[in-house]
Amino acid sequence: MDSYRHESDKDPVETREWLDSLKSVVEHEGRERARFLLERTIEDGRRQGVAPVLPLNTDYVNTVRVEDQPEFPGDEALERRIRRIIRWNAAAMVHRANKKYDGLGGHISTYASSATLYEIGFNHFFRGKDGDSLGDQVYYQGHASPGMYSRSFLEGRFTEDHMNHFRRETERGRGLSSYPHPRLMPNYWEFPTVSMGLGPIGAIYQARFNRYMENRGLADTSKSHVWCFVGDGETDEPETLGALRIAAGEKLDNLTFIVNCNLQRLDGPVRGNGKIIQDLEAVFRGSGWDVTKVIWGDNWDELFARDHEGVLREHLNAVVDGEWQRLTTASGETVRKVFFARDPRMLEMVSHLSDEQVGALRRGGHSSRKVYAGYKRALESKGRPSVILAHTVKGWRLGEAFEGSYVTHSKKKMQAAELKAFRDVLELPIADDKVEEFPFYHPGADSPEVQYLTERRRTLGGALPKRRTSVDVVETPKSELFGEFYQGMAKGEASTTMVFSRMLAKMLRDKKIGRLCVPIVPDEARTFGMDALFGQVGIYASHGQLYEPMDKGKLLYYRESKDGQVLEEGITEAGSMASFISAATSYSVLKQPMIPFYIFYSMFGFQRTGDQLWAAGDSMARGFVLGATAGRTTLNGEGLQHEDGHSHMMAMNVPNVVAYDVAFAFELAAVIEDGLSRMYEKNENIYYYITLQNEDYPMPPMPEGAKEGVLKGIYKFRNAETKLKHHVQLFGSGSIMQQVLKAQALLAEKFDVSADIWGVTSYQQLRNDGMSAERFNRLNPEATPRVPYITQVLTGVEGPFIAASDYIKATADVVARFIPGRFVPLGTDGYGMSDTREALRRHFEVDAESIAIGALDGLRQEGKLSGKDLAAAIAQLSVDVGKVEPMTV
Ligand SMILES: Cc1ncc(C[n+]2csc(CCOP(=O)(O)OP(=O)(O)O)c2C)c(N)n1
Ligand SMILES: [Mg+2]
Repeated sequence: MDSYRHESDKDPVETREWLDSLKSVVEHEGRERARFLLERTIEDGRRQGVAPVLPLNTDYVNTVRVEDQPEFPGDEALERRIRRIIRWNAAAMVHRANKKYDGLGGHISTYASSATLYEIGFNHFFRGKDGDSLGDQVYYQGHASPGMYSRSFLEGRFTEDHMNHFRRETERGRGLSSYPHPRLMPNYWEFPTVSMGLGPIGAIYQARFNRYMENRGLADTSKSHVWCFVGDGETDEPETLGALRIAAGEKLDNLTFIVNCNLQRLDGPVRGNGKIIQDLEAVFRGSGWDVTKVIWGDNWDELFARDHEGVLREHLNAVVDGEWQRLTTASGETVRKVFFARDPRMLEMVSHLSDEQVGALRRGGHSSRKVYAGYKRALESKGRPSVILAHTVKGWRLGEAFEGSYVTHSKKKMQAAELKAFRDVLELPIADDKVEEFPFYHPGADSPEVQYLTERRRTLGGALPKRRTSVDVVETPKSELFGEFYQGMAKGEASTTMVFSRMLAKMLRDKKIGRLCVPIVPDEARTFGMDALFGQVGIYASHGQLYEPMDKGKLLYYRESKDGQVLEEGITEAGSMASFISAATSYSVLKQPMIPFYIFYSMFGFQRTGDQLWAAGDSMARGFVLGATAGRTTLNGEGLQHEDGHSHMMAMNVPNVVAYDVAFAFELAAVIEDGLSRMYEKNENIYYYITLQNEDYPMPPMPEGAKEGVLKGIYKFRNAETKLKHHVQLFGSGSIMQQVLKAQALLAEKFDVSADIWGVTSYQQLRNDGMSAERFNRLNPEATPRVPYITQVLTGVEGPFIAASDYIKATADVVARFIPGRFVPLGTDGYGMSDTREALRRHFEVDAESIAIGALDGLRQEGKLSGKDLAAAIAQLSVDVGKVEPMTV
């Protein structure tokens, strides 16, 4: 009766006594009592210094024991039929798309492996948005999307025409997107998931944000659960597992991951030489999650019942995934020979089964009852997040060429014989002469299948996936809040970061929007001088503050509280971005618009988390991301890794980002006031990227009538005092505007050159406008041509035009062709380095002297000055012409 013996067992009889007494407690007093006794024993053992190091792994078997398995509450046969129809249509849509247009792509095998996992969720657990709650948030595995479309097709939400337009979306409203993209299907998808890892980290922070909203009294999320489907290969992404601890620390029992462990990724096995499910069990348990393994199907139950000596478990524990994949496709005869024959006792266990029956031993993820049991257990987990690790076969039921094959991920079409076999396995009434067309199958709106699934969804709160598009409007503050910033500062100096900090403090106190603001910082509030926020509105802490902060006596101490407003994320830009997305999509997901202000080191935004910023665009996020300590020479001491001179170029790649590089308080005020109105009153699906700098200088009042230009990207800041012998136009952005102003003085004093000064707040906006005008003119050659804004503003203005910013030259270059005259862009190409601002600006050639040289060179190119004049000027300005070229460093 023993489990396999341990070689180190010196006294098997004594061991037997201990084990028997445990068994007896289980039998007579129940498992709870037995667990208590074991825990007490371990506790005592720890005190005596003999506590064992506990393994994080359990055996390679189902967590829910057969005895504890709940009744299956649904109509199993009907659900099987529904699943089969969905599986057929999901494969059909990919096959048909690729048959017609080779190369459209799509995936058949992923959904084939996870159909049961989804269907149990849809029929029994996921709450929709039309019931008595805000509903659940479900993150679908991106390349399983055909399965979701097929379910919606059965529900009558999509027509056959939609199904025939999978991956053909350019005709708006007719096609179905390759993956979950809210931007492309705004009534349907909520969360873009297909960039592996972004779904899981997003789901964790969404679950936390649900609690934040609940604790702050802004949304009732008490009945909302977050479900996240994850691929086992996807768990290799650092984002997938990197925030598990956060979920456990926050006790997010409103969160469940469902990992589809088909043991394969794209190229081959996830852990050929190991066991992914065991790896993940240890990681999740070690991170404080509740783990439910769903490994074996119903027909294994009787084998386990015969495994009195634990020999089956022992061998299941030992077989590596690479081997399982081989056995998946092997015949029953081979499985018997290769696996069960490892021990005569195992052979005996299956002696009553035919080869066919041995070959049909299922993986748990394909058993409704086992999957249902897993879900139920996960949902009952209290005080911690839960994960279901479900063992499945990639390409399940699609035939030998698909099932468990290493190439299954990439297969887009099925052969005629495979189709017939697939139809037979699914028992669908599709005629032999039709089957090769792989037609969609719909049993009719009145069929028991459709009636059943519709009724189930009605009970659970309506069809899913679904995204809310009707949005509440928020009245936003105007001059009453921003007025002071338009007036500038009568005396003293400030940085744009300080100005922002003050503006945010005011917005937080504002009656209309104060409560809706969500300041998000990845451990940099002090760097940006924003630590006063901690005291003003508190830091969100789901457990409140369990200690007395050492700065408690101070007015604005480090205050954590359950209804705190600041999301102080610690050092995780990825986590902060996930929070940003949750807050920025709250208007739709939680029916409550929120206004996130995510402020970070500008280098660690688009560069570090660019993929999430892209996904934010897809998610139709609304809010402000603020790249602080920006500018390659303005953040001077931090050197190569920190000094950002290119985030504006990266921001330009996200189509719905509105990006500004601001120099003055009034510019920032105009941009934020307008942004609030555009996003929260006019409901535009845009979000803002604003760079802020940490150099102090005077903040002037806004020039009369400049606001429109500030928002469009260029405005006249100051004219030359008097017109001198030569004349130029200088563009300045961010803190380099100060150098531009100095250059204006230098040019006038030393070289008889007068200059008008323009503030350029956004090369991106100017470029977008220019491109849009060009396109209009190209396609409407007979209409009155549109003139780009920057061209309008500069037409008739005497060049040359010299632009200087703390960003690489390409940033300004993007508007070159819209400028009616000679253009000289100056910028900070090359790696950053640490030195004084003066030295760096000389190095990168964006200091006043270099700008003056740029202006004189412009005049030389116009034939107004000679080369000799320029050489003399360079000497007069003491600029070393032999200095190293910054771009080459
Ligand atoms: C960040 C990222 N890298 C690579 C890919 C390409 N890709 C799509 S699916 C896939 C394999 C997924 O395997 P797994 O997570 O195990 O999912 P399964 O299809 O097996 O359920 C890969 C590499 C991607 N979508 N995102
Ligand atoms: Mg996989």
